[in-house]
Amino acid sequence: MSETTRSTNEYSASNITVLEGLEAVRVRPAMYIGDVNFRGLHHLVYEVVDNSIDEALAGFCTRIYVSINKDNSITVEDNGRGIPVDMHEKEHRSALEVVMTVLHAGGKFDKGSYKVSGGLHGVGVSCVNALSEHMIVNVYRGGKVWQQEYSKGKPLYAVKSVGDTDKTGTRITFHPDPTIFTTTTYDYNTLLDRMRELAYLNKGIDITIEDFRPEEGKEDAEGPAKSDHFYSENGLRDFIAYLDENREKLMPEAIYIEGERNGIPIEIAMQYNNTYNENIHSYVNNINTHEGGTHLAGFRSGLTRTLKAYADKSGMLAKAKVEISGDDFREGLTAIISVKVAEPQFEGQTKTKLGNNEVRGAVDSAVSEMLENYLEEHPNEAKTIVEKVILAARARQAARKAREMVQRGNVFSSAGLPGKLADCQDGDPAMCEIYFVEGDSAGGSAKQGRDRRYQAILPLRGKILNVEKAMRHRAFESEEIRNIYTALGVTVGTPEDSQALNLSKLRYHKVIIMTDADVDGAHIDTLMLTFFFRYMPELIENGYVYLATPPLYLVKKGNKSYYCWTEEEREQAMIAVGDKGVHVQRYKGLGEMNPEQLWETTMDPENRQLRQVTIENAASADRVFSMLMGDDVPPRREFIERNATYATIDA
Ligand code: 0RA
Repeated sequence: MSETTRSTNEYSASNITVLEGLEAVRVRPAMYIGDVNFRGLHHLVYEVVDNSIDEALAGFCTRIYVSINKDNSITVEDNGRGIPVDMHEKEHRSALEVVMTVLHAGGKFDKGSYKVSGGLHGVGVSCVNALSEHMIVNVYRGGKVWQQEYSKGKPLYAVKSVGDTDKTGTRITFHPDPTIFTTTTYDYNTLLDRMRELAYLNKGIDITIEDFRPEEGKEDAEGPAKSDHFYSENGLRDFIAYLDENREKLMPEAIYIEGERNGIPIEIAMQYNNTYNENIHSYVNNINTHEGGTHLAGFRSGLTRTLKAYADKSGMLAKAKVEISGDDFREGLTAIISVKVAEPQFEGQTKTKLGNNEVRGAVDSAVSEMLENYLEEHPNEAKTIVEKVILAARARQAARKAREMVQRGNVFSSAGLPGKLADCQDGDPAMCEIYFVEGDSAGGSAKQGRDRRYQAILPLRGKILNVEKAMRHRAFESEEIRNIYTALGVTVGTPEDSQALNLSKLRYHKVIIMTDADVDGAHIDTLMLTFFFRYMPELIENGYVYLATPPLYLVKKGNKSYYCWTEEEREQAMIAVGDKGVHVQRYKGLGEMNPEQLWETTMDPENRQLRQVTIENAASADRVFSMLMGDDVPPRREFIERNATYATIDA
């Protein structure tokens, strides 16, 4: 203890501002990393890995290693140059210490190359340090191993040499502070998705991820319980192949461009498939720009103009006698756009919309040039694309008619609400909830059991349409789907974007899917989530979509009864009441509960356990839905067997 105090004292003069800076991070962590829940916890890893990616992009690092350790701490190691350890002139301490303990100090010494990587918040490794109860860094540099440890961002001793080495690089291990985070348990698949994405976005980097936490029942096993390795030689082309693995492609190879326009590095890959969905993922400095922005706008305008010109010139359009719109060029298109921008301006609600105007034209002209060349050199594929676009235009006109019927329902307000909807009394959407309930009988119980002031019920008859396999006009023609739109009060289409969702009249801020806890219920959950993901992603992004969780068991003895959601809870309850005369009921369906029970267990905000549906990784979720709901049955079965719950989409 005394030694710790002494070494901190030695540094006290220069530490004053440092402590203030990092203390601010601990006081308001959400301001720096978004939140202190699951997302923020994983964000810590991305911040540290981003530094290594930067080192790789600068040309000095080829390998990155990430592990979840037994105690839920994280290690990130790279084979870069190693963080400099020499004395920092102004700060009078090691540069390493400055990087690790001063906010935003990460790139200060990096002359020449600008920082292009960087997590969404780009706050740097010192921020991770501040939010870790313990961190240790080892730097391999100049023949020596250098080391420093920290507690909540404060150095425990000055940087010291602890040995010799002939390698170079940086190794950081941190243990997130449980007094800051609501959860400190890492999810392997979430990190896995991000590492895979980073490998595709930054070709040529070797990324390994391992999980050393033992699997249940295999506590004695040696080595990591899980281990994956990513290396992409062809970058976004490989990414497209991965995303479209379960879709039927219309061209043998993705269309690809890589290069620089006005000093902006641009990489794009695109591929048409036989589905009706538009799957465009855009990235700026490795950050997924969910809300799009100028790079996406440039892609769309370049694509539309170039394909339209080709279609006109080919004479196919005139023959087809159909009006083509921008959307028609994107039906069945999977595309990834990745740009690197030196000083990105992020806008929008979630700060994931690129604002830099100079990027629009750069991407537009890059896309035009790439496509023009491609269409000239691949006449067969060009013909397939134009035919697909004409089909899309025809279907869109049918869809518009169907969609107008949906929207008319809203114009006539309450008169147009679906007959099956039992609406609530409160008019404030922020207070209101709607339950989509499987089956008319459970719907009846829910109507009786609910709090009608703020809970609305819409019973769903059977299974809704699988939108993954249906054309858009089929979806809008489905009565169940029309009921969902009118009940929610949302409309489709704006002058700029005919598929955008208008949420201004959304009538409920909690949209809850309530199904039986059996195979059919799980299937309905998936159909509903597929629908929301493809047609109303804004609802998920705003955090409005939830899954209800009815209990699995009722354990009853005399006048004592316990609801149980898991096997462990059932076992505990059995122990609590004793074996004799105990009655265990397995709830197979919501219909087996009376209205009071349904309220108590599944609808009462005091007791219910809602699972919020989130999209941690849009590209990964896209692939999961194409697999779960597509034609290809074997991978679906394999996936379901591996993931009993919706781990990837529901965190
Ligand atoms: C600044 C300068 C130099 C390297 C780094 C930062 C660096 C930081 C991290 C963080 C994780 N891994 C890293 N690798 C490198 C290099 C300065 C020089 O050698 O000239």
